[in-house]
Amino acid sequence: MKERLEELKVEALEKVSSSNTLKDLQDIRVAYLGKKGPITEVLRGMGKLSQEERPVIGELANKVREAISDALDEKKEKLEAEELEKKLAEESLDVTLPGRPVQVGGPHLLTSIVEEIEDLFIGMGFEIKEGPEVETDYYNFEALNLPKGHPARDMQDSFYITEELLLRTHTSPVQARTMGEYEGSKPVKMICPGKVYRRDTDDATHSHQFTQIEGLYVDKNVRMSDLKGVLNRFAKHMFGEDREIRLRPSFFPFTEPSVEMDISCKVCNGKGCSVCKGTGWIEILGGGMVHPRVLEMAGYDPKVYNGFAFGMGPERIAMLKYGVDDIRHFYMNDVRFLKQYHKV
Ligand code: 2U9
Repeated sequence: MKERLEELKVEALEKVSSSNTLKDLQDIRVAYLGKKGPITEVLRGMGKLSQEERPVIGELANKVREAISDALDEKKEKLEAEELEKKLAEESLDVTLPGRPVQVGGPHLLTSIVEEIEDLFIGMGFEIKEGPEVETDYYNFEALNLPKGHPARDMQDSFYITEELLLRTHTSPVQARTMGEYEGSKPVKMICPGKVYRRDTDDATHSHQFTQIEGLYVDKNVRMSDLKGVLNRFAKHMFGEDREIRLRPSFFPFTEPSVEMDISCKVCNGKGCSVCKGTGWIEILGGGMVHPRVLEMAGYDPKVYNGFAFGMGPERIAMLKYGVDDIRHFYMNDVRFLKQYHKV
């Protein structure tokens, strides 16, 4: 019996050592240590042994069982570790591989220009104000000294929704509303960027919808020279410190006196070329001192308060700054155009 047990031990350990899968190990365990296995069989036959032999064989059988079980456990651990290693190797990621390029968008040129202008005016103490694009006849025209019958109110030029409602033709109503909101009792220093609508036929320089930025500064003792100083800073910031400005007399119903501002042509430096049509100057915006009637209608006493206002078209500013030759580029959304102005 002793020999039989030793034989079984050698045989089982050999099988364990040559096995390569967890399934083989399980089969060996069942075959040698299971209820129907040879060791159990040996133990069952112990009844026939003498009193002296029994504990010796019993102890040996347990040792053989333990040795086989330990060998199985050890091999199992080894195979499991190998399996895990193999799995990890198969699933490993090369984190040093370069990523696939992602198409990154950027702000629209018009957005960049508007934000640049906003930042400049915020730096000079102006607040940003917005208002409705569907506006009342009163705020769009009446409050801006454009009474009924005024040629600028021609039905042909504006998108009317009802007799009293229209798509705003300029952002000036936002300023009229802000003055009303402040009830004639405190200074107004604001700019209002936004979309405006006019019944125009679209071409390279006209669009039925475009952007405006208007500014308004109402306070005590505001002078034309304040307007000139602010606009000079704007022109130099947007077009370069070497630009000169000039103000020419003009007319707007909401300002008196009114001016238009030119900057010296960057292409010829004021000498005259095809870009500035030989004049050396390029018109960029309009402005003036707020008409006393406009102040009065908004609740500001023109004897106490006065102010300046100005208006510009960011599309035109961007076209001049970047040499864009057609206003429709801003709305066609051709990425080949838009991409040129994405900062990297
Ligand atoms: C209030 C009082 C005065 C706004 C002004 C202009 C002159 C002007 C045009 C430039 C090109 C519009 O984009 S454009 O077509 N604007 O020249 N705008 S003064 O004056 C105001 C506005 C509101 C209450």
